[in-house]
Amino acid sequence: MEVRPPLTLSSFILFEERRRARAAGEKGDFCALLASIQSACKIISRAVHRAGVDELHGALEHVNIQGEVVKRLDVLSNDTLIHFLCNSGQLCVATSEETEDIIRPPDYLTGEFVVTFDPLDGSSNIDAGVNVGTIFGIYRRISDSGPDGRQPGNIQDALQPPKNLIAAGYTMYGASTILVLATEQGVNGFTLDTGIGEFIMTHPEIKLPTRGKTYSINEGNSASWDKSTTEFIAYCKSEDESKKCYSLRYIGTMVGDVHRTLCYGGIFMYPADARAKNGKLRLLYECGPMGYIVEKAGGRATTGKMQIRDIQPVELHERAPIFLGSKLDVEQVEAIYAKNS
Ligand code: AHM
Ligand code: MG
Repeated sequence: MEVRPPLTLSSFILFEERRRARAAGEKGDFCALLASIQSACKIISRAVHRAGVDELHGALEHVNIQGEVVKRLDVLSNDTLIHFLCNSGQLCVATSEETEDIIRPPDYLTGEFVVTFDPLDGSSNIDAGVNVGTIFGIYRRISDSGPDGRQPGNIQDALQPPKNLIAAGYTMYGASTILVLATEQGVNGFTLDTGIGEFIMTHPEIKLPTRGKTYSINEGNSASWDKSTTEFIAYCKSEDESKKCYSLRYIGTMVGDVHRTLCYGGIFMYPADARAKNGKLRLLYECGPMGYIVEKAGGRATTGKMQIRDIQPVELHERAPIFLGSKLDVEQVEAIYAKNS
């Protein structure tokens, strides 16, 4: 019997990305940057899976920049990512959902890439042992790196529209740990083999079905929805000769809800409503990277009125409404918004 060695994320990136980047004469070592993210995610994965026995459950006594209760695992995940990114020698600046200002490595370690991340998405699900995840987006720096390439970056490096992303991904900590990486070349998923400590390619070339059978939204907010969201959800629940009603699926962790949408198709939504005029999810850490991943898999991401990719951020922690998933489902939302505008 022929034994084929598995394709690891590290070797996939080395072969695919380093060769392409060198051919294009690009600065910086994307593979080294990604290695640092992988290492951080492996440590977070172990902490999440051992949270109960290691007494990492529960809240700390402070709230974060968003005014939300901070959990022990939030802090551990944030500190771990910052440590690995800053020591990679590839980071220009980073920005995190859990940190007020931009994060800069020491000058002698300054590099070419900008990383925006949500260290542990789905915090409200942590103590119940439900899926949580890390989300990240990668940009090139736009500030001048200086003659030695070590000039510190600034906030403008972080305030780039999602269309400038060069890669994005998430790691979902569930029954298994799965890292999904999107680059200009496409979207691939890797499962952590804890026996060898490597992410192994398990979901090659992910493509979303053009139309789905599920919708994913917090229906508890329905009294505050705008007319267009209400109309689209009514469509999802309707049934005639041409269509069956969609099934509702909602975990309450964006990583889990988007991962299911990526695998099976459908639509995930966190719209604007009367109480939250920009929805809940953050542009730099959640909407931008997830929109990029879904687009690279053949789907679409919109606020209802404009493409997520085109939003120019003005501040680090701003929010954006989002509808993302199968192309035809998202286009239907856009058509309803256009009709009602
Ligand atoms: P978090 O980053 O603080 O965990 O909040 C984001 C999460 C998303 O993962 C999820 O889609 C959403 O909040 C759920 O919000 P709600 O509980 O309002 O439905
Ligand atoms: Mg989050």
